[in-house]
Amino acid sequence: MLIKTRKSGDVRSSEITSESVYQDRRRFLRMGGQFAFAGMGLALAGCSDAADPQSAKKMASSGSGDVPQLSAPDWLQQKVASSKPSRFTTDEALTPYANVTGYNNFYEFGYSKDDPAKNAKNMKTDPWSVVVEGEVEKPGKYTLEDMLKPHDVEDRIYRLRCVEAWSMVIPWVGISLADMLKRFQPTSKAKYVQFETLYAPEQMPGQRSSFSAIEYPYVEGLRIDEAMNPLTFMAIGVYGKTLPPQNGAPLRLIVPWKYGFKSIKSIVKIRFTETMPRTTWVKSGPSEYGFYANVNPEVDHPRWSQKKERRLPNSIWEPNQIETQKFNGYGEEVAHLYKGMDLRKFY
Ligand SMILES: Nc1nc2c(c(=O)[nH]1)N[C@H]1C(S)=C(S)[C@@H](COP(=O)(O)O)O[C@H]1N2
Ligand SMILES: [Mo]
Repeated sequence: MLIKTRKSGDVRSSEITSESVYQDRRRFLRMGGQFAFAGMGLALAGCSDAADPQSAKKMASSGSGDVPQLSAPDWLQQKVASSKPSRFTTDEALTPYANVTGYNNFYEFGYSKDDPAKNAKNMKTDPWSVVVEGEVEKPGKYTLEDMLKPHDVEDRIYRLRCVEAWSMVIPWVGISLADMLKRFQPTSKAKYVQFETLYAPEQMPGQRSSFSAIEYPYVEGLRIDEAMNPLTFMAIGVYGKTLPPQNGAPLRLIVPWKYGFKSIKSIVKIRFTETMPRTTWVKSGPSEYGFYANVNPEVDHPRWSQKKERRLPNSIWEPNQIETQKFNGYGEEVAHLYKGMDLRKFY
C-alpha cells in the first residue's frame, strides 16, 4: 500500500550539504532574513548498515540493537511494550537508533544536531499532563495516563523528511491521533487543531537564549481533516522503547507526509480552533515555511531545492542522495485532502 522506492539519485557536485542548509536556515532567521553563507559543516559520518525493518522490534527487545530502556514510569514502559504491528510499514532500511536519537532538531535544547541528545538528558517527563481546550465538548487537563489508557498501541514505520532535505526511516510506537482526538468530542466549529510544546526555560536552554530564532512555546497545527487522517500518529515510543527526551518524550506528533517541523515534540496542549493557528515556523519565516508544509519535490524552498534528500545514515563517501517523493510517498492516503488546492500557493 505504501510506496516503497529506494533510488540512489546521482549527486551533483554543486549540491550543498543539507547540514549547511540547516546552518543557513538558522543563520537566516537570526539575521532577520539576510542571506549569509559561511563555513559548512560536514554531513554526519557513516554508520553501520541499517537493520531489516521487520526486525525492529526484535532488535529493540533483544538489546542487541543498543536500544536502552530509558527512565519512564512502569505503566508507560508496559504500554509501549504492548504495541502490535500495523499495516503502516515499509521495506526500506531503518535508520539506526544511534542516528534517530543522536541527530535531532529540537531547538529548545540547542541548534546543533547533537545538542538535543546532550541537553535534554534530564528533561522532566513524569508526571506529565495535557490540556485539551477550545472547540471541544470535553475540555480538561488530562494526565498522560488518562490520555493513553483506552488506546491500543501500534508499531508504525514511517519516513521522516525534514525541510532541510535529509530524511530517516523510523519505527515509532504510538496511537492514531484520530482515535485520541475523537474522545474529546470536537464541536462542529473545530476546523483546526493546534498543539503546543512544553514551555520550561529552566529546563530548556534554547528558551532562555536571547538570540532565539523562533518563538516559544513551539506551536504547530493541522486542519481537522488532516488530524483525523489515519496516517496521523501520536508517538510514545521508538524502536520498541519509550521516547528519549530528544525525540519529544513523552508524547509527540508524527505527520509523515509533511516536513518534519510539523511533527511537534513534547506536547502539553491540544486546542481545537475555528481559525488557522499561527504556527512557529510560519511566524518566523512566512515566505519560507507554510502552514501546510506538505513534502513536495516540485516546490522548492526559496533557498534550496526540495527535489532530493539525504537519507541517513550516510557519509561523504556514500552521500545517499535519493529522490524526494510527493507527500513523502504517502499520496495515496492524503492527496485527496488537497484536491483543487494550488500547492505552490498553499506550501
Ligand atoms: N518542540 C519542537 N518540536 C519539533 C522541533 C523543535 O525544534 N521543537 N523540530 C522539528 C523538526 S524541524 C524536525 S525535522 C523533527 C525532528 O524529529 P526527530 O528529532 O525525532 O527526528 O522534530 C520537529 N519537532
Ligand atoms: Mo525539520
